[in-house]
Amino acid sequence: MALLVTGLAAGQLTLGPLATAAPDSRDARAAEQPLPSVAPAPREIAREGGDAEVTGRVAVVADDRTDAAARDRLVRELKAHGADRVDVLAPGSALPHGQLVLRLGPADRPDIARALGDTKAPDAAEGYALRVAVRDDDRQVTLAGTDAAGQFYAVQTLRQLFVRADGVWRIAGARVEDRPAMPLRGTIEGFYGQPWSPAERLDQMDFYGDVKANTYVYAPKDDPYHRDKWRDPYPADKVTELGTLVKRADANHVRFTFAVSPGGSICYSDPADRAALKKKLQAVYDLGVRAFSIPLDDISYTKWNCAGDQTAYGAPGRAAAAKAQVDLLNDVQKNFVATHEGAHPLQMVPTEYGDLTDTAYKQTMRATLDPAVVVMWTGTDVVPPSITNAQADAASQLFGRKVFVWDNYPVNDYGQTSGRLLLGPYDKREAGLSEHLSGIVANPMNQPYASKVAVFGSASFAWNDRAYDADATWKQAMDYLAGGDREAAGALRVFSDLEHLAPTFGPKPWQEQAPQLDARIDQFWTRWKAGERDAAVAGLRTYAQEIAAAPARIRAGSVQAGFVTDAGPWLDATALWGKATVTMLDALAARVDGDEDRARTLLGQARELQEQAAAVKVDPARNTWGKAPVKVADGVLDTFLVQADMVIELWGSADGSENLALKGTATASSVEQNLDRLKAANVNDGSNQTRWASGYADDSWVQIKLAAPTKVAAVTLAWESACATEYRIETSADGVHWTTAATRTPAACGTDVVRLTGGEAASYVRMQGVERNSTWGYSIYEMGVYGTAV
Ligand code: LOG
Repeated sequence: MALLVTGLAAGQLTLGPLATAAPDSRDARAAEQPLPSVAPAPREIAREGGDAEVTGRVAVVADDRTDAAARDRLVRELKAHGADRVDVLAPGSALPHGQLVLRLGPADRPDIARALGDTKAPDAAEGYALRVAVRDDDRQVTLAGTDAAGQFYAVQTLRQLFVRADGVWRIAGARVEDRPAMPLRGTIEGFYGQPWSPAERLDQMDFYGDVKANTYVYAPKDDPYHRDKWRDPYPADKVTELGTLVKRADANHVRFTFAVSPGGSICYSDPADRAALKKKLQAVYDLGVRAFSIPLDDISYTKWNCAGDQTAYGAPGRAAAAKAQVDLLNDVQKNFVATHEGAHPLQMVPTEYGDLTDTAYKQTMRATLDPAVVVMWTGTDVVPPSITNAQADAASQLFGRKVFVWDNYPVNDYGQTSGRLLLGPYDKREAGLSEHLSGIVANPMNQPYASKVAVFGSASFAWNDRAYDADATWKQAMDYLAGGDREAAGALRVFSDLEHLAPTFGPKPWQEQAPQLDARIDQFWTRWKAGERDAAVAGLRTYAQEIAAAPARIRAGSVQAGFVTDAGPWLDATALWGKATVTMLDALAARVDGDEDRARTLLGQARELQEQAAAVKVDPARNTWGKAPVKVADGVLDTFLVQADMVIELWGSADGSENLALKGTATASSVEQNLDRLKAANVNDGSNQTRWASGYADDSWVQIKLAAPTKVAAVTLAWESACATEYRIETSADGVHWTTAATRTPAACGTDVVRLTGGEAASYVRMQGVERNSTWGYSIYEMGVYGTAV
């Protein structure tokens, strides 16, 4: 982050009597303290002198050029931070002596310009400057906006500068010059599944204001009036609802952007359809909406919806589709947007929104689409593993304008997200993207409050991509959600680590699962194998207790209630997984102590708790995947628990916890389409990033030939979303004659642990499929085999 005026001598500022604090005052001591962290990171922020005490009575100097939302928020924040009474005075009024005085308004208001000194509000939309100046009991704070939004953002920064010491609130002595890097920042409610409720949306508007996001695109796929019934007007109650929402957006300087998706049924060349579309836009214009979008994603562009389009644009195809779409969009831009006062440039989502291949569609778009129209793009592969400057630049070249990113994170409406909340940081977007993009909106989860973790990050990135720190911002998001309660914020961090995995449309996630926990488990095994067993158990046990306790802390009251509701089933499961882990570690400790009975009892309890944890399911109405088991640190915690279980189960054998499959050889009845990336050897390569997939037959199998004959104690199978509804675990000494060791009929795809009892030594272990859950084959990330070599 660029630091302003670091080491600037007081004498260099020509600020009259306010320039310095008396050297021995407590404010001067505060001048040595670091500033509180502010999110999004301001472009330039530095300490300047001491902190300004919030006096019992406070004066706010404002006039009719002061943004009303900014003023109201300022008053509210002052009252929440020590002021009993706030007087709003006109500029030029006599100012009370000894009181804290805050000036709020446009940067060119004379009293504000004077008080700012050489601190300048950037000459850019939404820019602002903030200055705290203290000398003895003269305390002045100046909040100056380049425009109304800038004033509001100055207050949003000020709100984060309150510090409390010795029972007194103060405003940290800061000097800030700030403006956004990207013009468009926020979210697009663009997911499939249950749209957000009116109350949830109102809450989101306030949240966007808090994180300096200025855009909310209303595009819920399953609002019938948005897509399927796009021609129909909204019923009266919906109109009222939208009107309330638009007002709340305005009050937060959020541009409510109304989207209508006609692509599924529109006849592009039909004047009646064009009129219906404009009528739909007019109805929301009348409510105060000034931003519009026509998304044309997820439609077929290789068929027309009417014969007239064939006549008008020729045989269907990429170029013809683009021609028809451009015709419509240019018409709306020219004959609706441009003729409606205050309307922002039209936005659109192309049908080719997720790649970088030049096609006749994109050629037509860049050559003929009105340059005023804003084009969205999702990054490569729809759910991109990362977005680089080179990619964004290429997309902007392809569409002939800076693209507007529709970021499919943290959306959880597709199969790979089944059972998941996506609570990892907003990450892997390259610094510098602001030079290539017109903005970023995140497509959130069906769970609005839980989405705030990621959206806090994406809004921060869009505000200041060059200063963005994914991990630090992730922690700031937890502090925000916990309302400043440090213990609750800590619990949120522990919990969110267990929901860190972010899938892509393919099998390989772009964010790994539970990195914090994974590192601690690694440390456990390093110590355990070095013979430091007590230290290994004690170290991990502390963290397991934090996991077990996190849900209750999150539910204790400080964390936003909506988050607690959204996360309900995951919190339930986490408490159980945490308890299972603590109990498993106690079982290990007992076994280390030689107390075999106690170890057995605890092991049984740990298994029971795991079963309960794995049985927790999500509410089907909220998402697109129906009733699904919730995932908690999957692939990390479940693996650890199996290995710990096997250490106890196979106590005394040299390496009870070793997964013997890793040293074996995998073969299979078939491989899906003979693809090398789905080969059998992927099932025992130790990686949950690769998988084996079979051909499309129920009796497909995969087997491991072990390095030595083994008395098998357990087999683990980490299934992908194509799994078996029935399968057998079979063992064999010779690979010819097989014995059924267990039969399983799982209710859902996940990680199965199949414990085997008795039996003879086997050299081969096989998953023999009986019935598939889908028309795909069987798909397994990893097959593990645990036992004792004989
Ligand atoms: C949809 C979007 C959906 C997302 C994730 C775009 C432009 N459209 O593949 O509505 O939420 O994927 O499933 C999409 O991303 N299409």
